[in-house]
Amino acid sequence: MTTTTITTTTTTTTITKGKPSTFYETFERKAGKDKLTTHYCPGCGHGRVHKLVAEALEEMGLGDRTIFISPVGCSVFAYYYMNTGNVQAPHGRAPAVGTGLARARQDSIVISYQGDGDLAAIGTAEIVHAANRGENMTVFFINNAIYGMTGGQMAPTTMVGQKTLTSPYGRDAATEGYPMRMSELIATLEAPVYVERVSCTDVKNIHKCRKAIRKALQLQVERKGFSFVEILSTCPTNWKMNPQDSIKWIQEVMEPYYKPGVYKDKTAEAKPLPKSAPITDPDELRRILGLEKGKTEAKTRASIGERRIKIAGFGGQGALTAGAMLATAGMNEGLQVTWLPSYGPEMRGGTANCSVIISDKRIGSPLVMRPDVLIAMNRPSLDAFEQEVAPGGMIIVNSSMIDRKVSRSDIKAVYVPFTELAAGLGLKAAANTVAVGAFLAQEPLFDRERIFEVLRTSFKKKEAVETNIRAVDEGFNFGRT
Ligand SMILES: Cc1ncc(C[n+]2csc(CCOP(=O)(O)OP(=O)(O)O)c2C)c(N)n1
Ligand code: SF4
Repeated sequence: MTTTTITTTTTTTTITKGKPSTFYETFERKAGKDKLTTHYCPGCGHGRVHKLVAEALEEMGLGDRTIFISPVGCSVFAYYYMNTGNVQAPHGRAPAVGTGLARARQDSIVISYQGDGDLAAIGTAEIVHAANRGENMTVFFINNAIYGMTGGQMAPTTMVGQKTLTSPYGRDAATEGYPMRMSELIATLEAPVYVERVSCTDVKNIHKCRKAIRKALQLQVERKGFSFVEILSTCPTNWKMNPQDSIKWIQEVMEPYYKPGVYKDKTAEAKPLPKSAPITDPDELRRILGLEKGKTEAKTRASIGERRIKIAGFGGQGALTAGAMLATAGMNEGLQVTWLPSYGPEMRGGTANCSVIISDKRIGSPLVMRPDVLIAMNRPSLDAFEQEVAPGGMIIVNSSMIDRKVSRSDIKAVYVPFTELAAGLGLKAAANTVAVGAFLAQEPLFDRERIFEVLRTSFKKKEAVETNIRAVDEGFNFGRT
């Protein structure tokens, strides 16, 4: 953040402006010109809360120590914005991930940032038990009374009478129960040290929200345990309102039911949690994790090094399944493998890709930033990932669906008509299996029989197994030529 002092002949004014350094310099999620735009809708409360959290972290000097856990929901992409450590947790599981982080990295500041679908529906058990254990973490609970990302379904926090996609006549307490007051519920537990509900609406309330965020973080710095800040937040898109009306709706409809206020504050009497000594002896760690020395090393074989593969296509093309096939076959071969799927949360135009690593050594991270091999199943995937391929690497192109050549000259390009070859077998859906065959022709990491084994366990119908085996062979034979 930068401050500018403006002095005139009569006054001196200091203006704080710009982004805090706990935000990234540019936001790469949206490829807008200025790279300062987030993916949030105009008037969305998430943006306001992100700013308050980022400012607090900067001003408290906590940026370098913070691990921000993004949930599933509209804020799934918080890691594009927060210049902190970042972990993205499965839906509802942020408090469980936070528990591990808070215990293993006791000097870190762990933030579990969660929407109401995430926290009060699928993750109800996780949040209640993490709170009950008094984990040393801070939870920011964004209550916008609806499922935002998935298009506005009813959440546990939806108001009685509120119309949503799944309560088109308005929530009826007789059949759907009452809106859940999570702050009140969490405050009944013994362990939490601080629980407050604030409302991120007008200047006064935003100020209260800022204070609550800071207080919760400060308590974590002092290792006083679990704190929970619920923030009433706008979702103009799914409420079908403009941003101004959505603020009014919080004030007039949400606040009378979800009363802002402090529900628990044990700041004065809470004692700092003791720190446990970290385990530094690797043998002790192995014993605790149940790993015998060397047990997970790959069996002796010709070294294949570490092969990093990305398979990308549109949703439904089977890119993720192709990756899972390779990873499972590699695992059955006794190799180290990882498989990391990735698909966009956008409601339209879904793409899917997965990262697969197959190695004869332990794999440090499942992320593939510079693939050795890219399997591009459609044109947008080639456009998106061509430049990421490591120099000397390879792209296997689905020439049935991609109408251009690979433009780089420092990598090998192999063109195989996955979709046509699969269609020739009467099963267009097996294009991904053709891709696996083509890959093995170029990268003989293991025998095709390993893939056949996977196919035999994946499909119940003999016919499907046989067609897919033929698809592997088709891809393999074409890929060799
Ligand atoms: C296990 C699982 N179940 C369901 C989903 C689908 N899903 C994705 S986001 C979401 C709701 C998110 O709503 P909320 O937590 O309120 O966050 P918001 O989008 O409003 O910020 C759901 C149901 C999922 N991704 N994973
Ligand atoms: S759908 Fe709602 S919660 Fe999601 S970004 Fe848009 S306004 Fe925000």
